[in-house]
Amino acid sequence: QPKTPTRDDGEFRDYSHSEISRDVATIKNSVVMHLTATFLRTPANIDSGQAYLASAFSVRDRLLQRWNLTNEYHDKIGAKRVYYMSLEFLIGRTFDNALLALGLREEYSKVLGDVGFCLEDIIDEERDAALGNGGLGRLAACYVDSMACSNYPGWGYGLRYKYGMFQQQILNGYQVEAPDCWLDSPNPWEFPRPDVTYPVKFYGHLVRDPQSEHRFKWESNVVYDAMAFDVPVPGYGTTNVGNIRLWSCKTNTLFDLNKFNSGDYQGATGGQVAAQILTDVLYPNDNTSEGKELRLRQEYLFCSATMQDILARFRKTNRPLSDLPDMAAIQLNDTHPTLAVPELLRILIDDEGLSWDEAWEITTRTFAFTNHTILPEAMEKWPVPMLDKILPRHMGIIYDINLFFLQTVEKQFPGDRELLRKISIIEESNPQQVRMAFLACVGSHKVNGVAAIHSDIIKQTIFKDFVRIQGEAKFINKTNGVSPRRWMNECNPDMSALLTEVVGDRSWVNDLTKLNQLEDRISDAGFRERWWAAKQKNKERLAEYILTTTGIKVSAHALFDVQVKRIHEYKRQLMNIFSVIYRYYQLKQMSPEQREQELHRVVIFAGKAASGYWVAKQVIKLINSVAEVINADDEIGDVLKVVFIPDYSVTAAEYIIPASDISQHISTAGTEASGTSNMKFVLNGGIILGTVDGANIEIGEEVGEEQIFFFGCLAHEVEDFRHYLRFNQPKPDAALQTAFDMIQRNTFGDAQLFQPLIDAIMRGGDVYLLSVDFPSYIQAHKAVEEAYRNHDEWVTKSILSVARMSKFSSDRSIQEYAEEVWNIEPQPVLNCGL
Ligand code: 4GP
Repeated sequence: QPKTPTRDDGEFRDYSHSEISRDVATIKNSVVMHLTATFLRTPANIDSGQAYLASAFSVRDRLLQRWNLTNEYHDKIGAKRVYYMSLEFLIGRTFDNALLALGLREEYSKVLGDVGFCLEDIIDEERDAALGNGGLGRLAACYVDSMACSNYPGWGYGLRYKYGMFQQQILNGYQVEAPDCWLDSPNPWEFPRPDVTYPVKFYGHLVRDPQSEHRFKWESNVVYDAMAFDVPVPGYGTTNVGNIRLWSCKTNTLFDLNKFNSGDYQGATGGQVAAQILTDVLYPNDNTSEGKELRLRQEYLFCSATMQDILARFRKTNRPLSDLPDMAAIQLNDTHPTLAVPELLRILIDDEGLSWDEAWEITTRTFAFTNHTILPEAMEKWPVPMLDKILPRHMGIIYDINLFFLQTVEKQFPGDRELLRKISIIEESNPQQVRMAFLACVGSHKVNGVAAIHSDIIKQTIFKDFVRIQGEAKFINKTNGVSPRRWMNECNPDMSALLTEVVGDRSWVNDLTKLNQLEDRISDAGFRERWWAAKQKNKERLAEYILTTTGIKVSAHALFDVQVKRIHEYKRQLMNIFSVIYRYYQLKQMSPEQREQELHRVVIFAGKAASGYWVAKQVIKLINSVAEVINADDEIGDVLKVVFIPDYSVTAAEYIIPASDISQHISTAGTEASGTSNMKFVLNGGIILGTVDGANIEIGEEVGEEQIFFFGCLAHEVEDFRHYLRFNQPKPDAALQTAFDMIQRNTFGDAQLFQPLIDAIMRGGDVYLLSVDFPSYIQAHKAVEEAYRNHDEWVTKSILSVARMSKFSSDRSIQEYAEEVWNIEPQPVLNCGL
């Protein structure tokens, strides 16, 4: 085995030059260099878009330098790496994040000021990298951030979609989707790597190896090239820079010159078009699996290129393949990357000549799997005939995995045919289907849920039999977390300045436990006042944002009540808008004098509906119709305003979250695996109104039950209620009935439009239990209002919450994964102090 060098044996170069220059003149030179040499401009002749690009490119130079050093260092010491495989990375913007990580924000502000620009405006020039739908994709982005900041050698792997999450426009109250052409202008935050390209095969046929019954040669002439683009992930407080490697389908090799020469121009580029489409679009579904063939091909392109790349890196160590699990841990972010399991087996058996047993041992020691949802519509299943056609070798391997697995189960539980049917990776439907969650589970050494309640639920439901067969220890919990860099330090500068003052330095940004010192300031009147002033300033900033994006004027002195997330029936935006309608009704019953005494409230919604999800889209229409009527009602004025902010995104969230007083996380108990925006809101001094679901529960445990407004039925009660409602008509309380009546009286336009939403409750079994939870929901709203009126009590809640939220830093999650799942250690290149 080659010797692993250490820092002291002289084989290392001096890494101290990863300290970058802070000299303003040097920075200015680098910006001007990019302006002139990269963009052919002179400083006297630029607009803010060009100023952004030149500045971003100069920041990228500095990141690149550190990126190289980090990877060189990790290679040299032979560090074990973790690979986080995810079909989604919802990154958002990078410029500000990078400036803060490098500690160069002030310097760039000065340089830009000198040429007549304001840094904040320049930051606004950047487009979001929206390569994800919602929670699952944003979690992946927070996790690679934490890996970099905590010095873990880790990379993300994903796809470089040409069109990210669609842009949402609201026309006549309806969602309209427009393509997100985010790569139209140069993207400073990626490095094309034509040197890192792998062939990926589809279709074809198999030839059995005469030497071995398990080995095949897979022959096909449908071969696409996947090319890497590297996206640096700046580490904060360290020189380590992480990486997300995204694959894009390369098309130039597919140009058919013969067809072109014979005049068949369309035919000449046909192959290119077919290939390009593979990585063109992100499927816009959240918590839903769309069983389209193109999606399956996307998944395989991703898995094949990633496994080839990981193995190429491993081969450079010259270690035997049996050492792979000592050098690489691979986390499957939901089932979308599960084809990596049969792909690794295929390479090990067919290309490397290993036996099945050897290959299986390596594979299961390398992979671990995270489940993010138990919604039935999200469970990935692929029809066997489709898989067999596109990936004949993988289908064969999946059959073998299933056969060997069922054989061991048969030995353990002889004669239990029902058990075999239930746990088989192949579902005996017509056509047969491959259950990807089972495949991921069998192919991994650890399976985790994303919050305590959810990890328990999966052990009692989808993986119940697997727990019995494979043992409890394999099924663990890793409660989600969010990055304090983006979700506090970057998005909430005023509150962050206060935190830095309390802690004495910025070390809290990488260690949220330090915030417990806030508790000492709880009775410091001056501090409380400044705490509140910071929140107020964020509310004013959001009011401004609302005015520019919707034209609606709201008062920053009202209570800001926020529900922002994907629009989904289980998340119950519908229950929220019904409560708004009821509130409107109540206000209309009051005299003007009474009304003025009421707490003023702005109810803020934002979120996208999957383009094919009709019910969710009608909910958006209802929210907008209600908003239109209430906002135009002069009798109501500022007492109640309703806003739907269009085109929710990471950047929009950075405006919205720091400004909330109360935020709603009101899924039917047992349906929201974790939620992560709940964490972000509380980390910014907001209070939660929520159900006893997902991470709300653990947030309540940490911050104390006085700091959170819980309501609604409990997860273990849901099944009984659903059962009852399948056979009995729901009984809406007077408040909910009032909301129905107002809609049906055409108060918000044509009632016919919204009748299906009411019917889903009254005739469709009320699957999400709105009629059950509505009374306690209205009560909880009252409790919120009362608490908010007691200003002192509210400020105390806000400060205490932030003080006690350290558990929800993604640094804590990543440390747990590193220690309990991946077995990797931090490998700092150079800590640079905070
Ligand atoms: C989401 C879950 O719905 C959410 O509760 C969780 O916080 C998040 O994953 C991260 O773990 N699931 C999805 C999905 O986004 O597409 O299944």
